[in-house]
Amino acid sequence: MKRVAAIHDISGFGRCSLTVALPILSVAGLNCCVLPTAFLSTHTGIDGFTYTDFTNEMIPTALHWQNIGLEFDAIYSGFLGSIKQIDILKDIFIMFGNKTNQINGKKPLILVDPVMGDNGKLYKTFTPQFPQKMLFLCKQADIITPNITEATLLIGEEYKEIYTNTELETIIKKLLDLIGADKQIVLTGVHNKSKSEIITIAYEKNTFFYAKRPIIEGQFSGAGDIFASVLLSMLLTGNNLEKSANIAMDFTTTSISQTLKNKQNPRFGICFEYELHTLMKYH
Ligand code: PXL
Repeated sequence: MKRVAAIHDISGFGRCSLTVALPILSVAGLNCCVLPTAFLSTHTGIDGFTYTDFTNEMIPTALHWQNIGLEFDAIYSGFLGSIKQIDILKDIFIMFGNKTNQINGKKPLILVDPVMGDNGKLYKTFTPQFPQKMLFLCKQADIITPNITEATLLIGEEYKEIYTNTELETIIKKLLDLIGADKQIVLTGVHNKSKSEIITIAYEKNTFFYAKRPIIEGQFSGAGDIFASVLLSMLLTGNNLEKSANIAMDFTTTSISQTLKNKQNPRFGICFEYELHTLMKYH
């Protein structure tokens, strides 16, 4: 069975980070080991959240995993609890990322989801210096999955609400210049000109793939985490980048529709539980 180290926060309520990564990877038949970066009572979009930083737990956890000989097929990072964790993650990538797996002889896939913000704004827990440091982490990755806000923060440009395809491809090329031309990039959460469609654009080896779906109005917390978790699960179960991005898009948009059907407050997260069973067929 393939094994993933998932390094994100745990938000007790609100369906994001590890509380979506763990069920999604598990149902796709992957062994998901969790390394929490912080514990929050809810995600940061709900006022009054508590926050406990786990920075000091990370290296001891990774060392124990190393001592017992754990090997990973992927290392998957998301929301970080402090800027210091970026250097810690680099060390963890070196500890596990450079080692070829004894089962299939491959190095683990490193997926960095540079979780930092949405709708043109940094999340409340990050300082303005954070995006530059996150760029450094992206350089260590094989694949990154920024939303459009995070992509503009990484390249230091103003965020806009809508983009043409040419502008999106220029953003990806700027990212490649900064983090390395050999990377795969999946850029999410882009609106087309008439705001009728939500677009994901995936890049690998000089090729761009577009996945477009009808837009569903509203701000849905955790959508990026659900998307990236499905994307990674599909890549690890043998699908190519284009197919994985399409499956992740379908899973996320169907789950959002089910959230609306349930008339649930979108800040409470996306009702992805009903869709989980669809991932079982990829084992
Ligand atoms: O979904 C991204 C995310 C992850 N973790 C925490 C968050 C958010 C987005 O708001 O607050 C704690």
